Amino acid sequence: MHSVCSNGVQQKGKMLSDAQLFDLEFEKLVSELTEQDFTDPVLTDALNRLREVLRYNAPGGKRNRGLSVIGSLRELVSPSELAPDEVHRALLVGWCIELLQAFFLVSDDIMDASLTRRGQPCWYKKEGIGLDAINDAFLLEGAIYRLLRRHCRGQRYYIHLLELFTETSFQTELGQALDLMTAPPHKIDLDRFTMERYKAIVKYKTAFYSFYLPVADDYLDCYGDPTVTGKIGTDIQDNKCSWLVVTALGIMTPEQRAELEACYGHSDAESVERVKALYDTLELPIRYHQHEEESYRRLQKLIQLHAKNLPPAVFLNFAKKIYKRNK
Ligand code: GPP
Ligand code: MG
Ligand code: MG
Ligand code: MG
Repeated sequence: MHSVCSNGVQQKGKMLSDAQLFDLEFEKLVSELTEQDFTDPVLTDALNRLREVLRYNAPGGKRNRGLSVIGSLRELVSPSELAPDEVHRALLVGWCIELLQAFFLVSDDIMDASLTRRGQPCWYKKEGIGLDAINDAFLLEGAIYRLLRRHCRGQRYYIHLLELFTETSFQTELGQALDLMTAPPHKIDLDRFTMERYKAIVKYKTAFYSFYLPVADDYLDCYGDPTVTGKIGTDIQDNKCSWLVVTALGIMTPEQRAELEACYGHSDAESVERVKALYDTLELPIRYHQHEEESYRRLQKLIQLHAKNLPPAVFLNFAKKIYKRNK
């Protein structure tokens, strides 16, 4: 039997942290989706594929989003009032967010022609996978709604939960559309890269489903260490409207702009290096860190001001995890 403690659950006499419980929950949901849902033997190959897709793409990230569900529940409900099945549902909904993320990332890596993710080859880059990864992404999305249906159908908030997932997906898809349209390959037009367009892209493509300091992602695309972030950046090659290029455009001379015009959106190593050299001349790393500090302070003020009915820790815990992050 489980008994709930202040920051963990006792299982067979052992105290497990939320992170450990979260890992155990993943194993359970994989067996549930691949062994219990459909028992028709003609589906064996497909279910084996689903298991492989889940295991390759869902774990291995920072899990900030997934763990924030149980983290917030513990801020909202005192330990003595928290039932084990509520803890279980929080872990499960946390995994549904991670599955949504996996669905987005498998698809996004195809669209961005990326090579690595979370320290391993992108799923579509694996031998024999290729564009079949599109269907694998659909499987990841479908898994969310099967799990929610099975575990949360009887809850009064079920319909709200479903709407939260479908609305957020749609907002993220609109953001992805803006991101892609603003970065047409081989059509370099720096006039497209405005701060206004940039803000719309990050708000929709990541903020809604992550609560995120979105620019950190752009900074890490260029300056992150791939052995730490687990992915090799492609924003310069992909002609992306990123925080770095938008900020650079706002402060550069006409000569520097001409140089950027000549090398942005090209995939050869020399052009990419020329863009990076320009970024360095413009001291973008320093500007980014100033921007990060300012954003974090602004965020803390907004949380104090608006989180009147909820413990500020629900928001602050997440903000702390991504402030000054390097992955
Ligand atoms: C990531 O942006 C974007 C998403 C995760 C949303 C994808 C949405 C879809 C509807 C597929 P990014 O490309 O800057 O992220 P990364 O740098 O991690 O590739
Ligand atoms: Mg990408
Ligand atoms: Mg992208
Ligand atoms: Mg990025």
